Amino acid sequence: MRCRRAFCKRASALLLSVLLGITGCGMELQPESLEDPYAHKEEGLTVVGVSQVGSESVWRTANTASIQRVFTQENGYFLIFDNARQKQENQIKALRSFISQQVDYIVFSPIEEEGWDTVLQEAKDAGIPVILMDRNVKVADESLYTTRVGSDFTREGADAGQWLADYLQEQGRQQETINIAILAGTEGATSTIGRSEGFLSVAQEHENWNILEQADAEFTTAKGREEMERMLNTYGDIDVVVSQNDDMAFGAVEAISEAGLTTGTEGDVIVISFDAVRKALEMVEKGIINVDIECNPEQGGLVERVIQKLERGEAVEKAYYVQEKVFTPENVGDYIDSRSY
Ligand code: GZL
Ligand code: ZN
Repeated sequence: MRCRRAFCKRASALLLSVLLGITGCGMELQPESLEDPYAHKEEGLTVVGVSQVGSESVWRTANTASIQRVFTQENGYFLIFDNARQKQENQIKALRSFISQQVDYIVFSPIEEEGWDTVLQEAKDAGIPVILMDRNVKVADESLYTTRVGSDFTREGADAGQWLADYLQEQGRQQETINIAILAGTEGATSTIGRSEGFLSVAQEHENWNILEQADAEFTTAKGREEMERMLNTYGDIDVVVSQNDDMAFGAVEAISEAGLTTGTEGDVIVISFDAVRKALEMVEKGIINVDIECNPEQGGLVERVIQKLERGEAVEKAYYVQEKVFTPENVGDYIDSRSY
């Protein structure tokens, strides 16, 4: 819990600025704008500042919901939530704001791995533990963050590659040249880097696999459709599309059918996707998407359990991984009804 002295100093400064504000410029201040996280410290709440990447995908929305569901006042928290709308500079601003408010913990999903050393050093100097959620940072000093709660993206990518190798074997297509187009997520994001590395580590074992292109489609449906259209026009024969999230896969399937081709188990183009949101699992069940590698967004609960351990002064691991599956038409039926997002 932060020093009470700081609290008193800050509260009087805030009160003075408010009084000046009201008397000085006659500005009508709404009561809630006096909201000060310190007020909640008195109630013994743990103040958590969360900087979220944005709201680019169904997965991201579910990830945000998992945070908002657990960091509630009933559970003993005061949550300050910021949506960075896909901009790193907005995340850095949010982290600086959390530091100046002297929150108890910072939780954030870094949109890309690079560019965090300075602001994380400021958080460390302020004595505020930083917990990474979902994606990772690449920093010179690993002590700049306490732990990461998220997925093993390289394993997800390798699972996709292994599924394709097994599937092509079953189809008797091990000797055929297999032309593969990749729709990649946000450049520099851990999920993009890991899924690419994992898939390509399997691809290099199959000299008949021909990677046509890895296009940056930013994890969105619109960009996925646009890049898929362009690659269909560029390459005569695309046998496989590896889409690094479902939102881009939705766009790709639209573009492929607009080009007069079909996708999935009986289709012209094999579609491999990631995230496994409900809408995509329904397409797996219908045979429109061949396989969906789950990326579990329900990370809020695990982040909260880590904070509870830190509150008790217990040591924590450097990484915690969420459980994930691979969904195919054979097994998706058992899981689809329990998928809430
Ligand atoms: C994965 C996460 C990715 C999702 C996308 O953990 O970083 O970001 O796969 C989301 O849907 O945009
Ligand atoms: Zn072909």
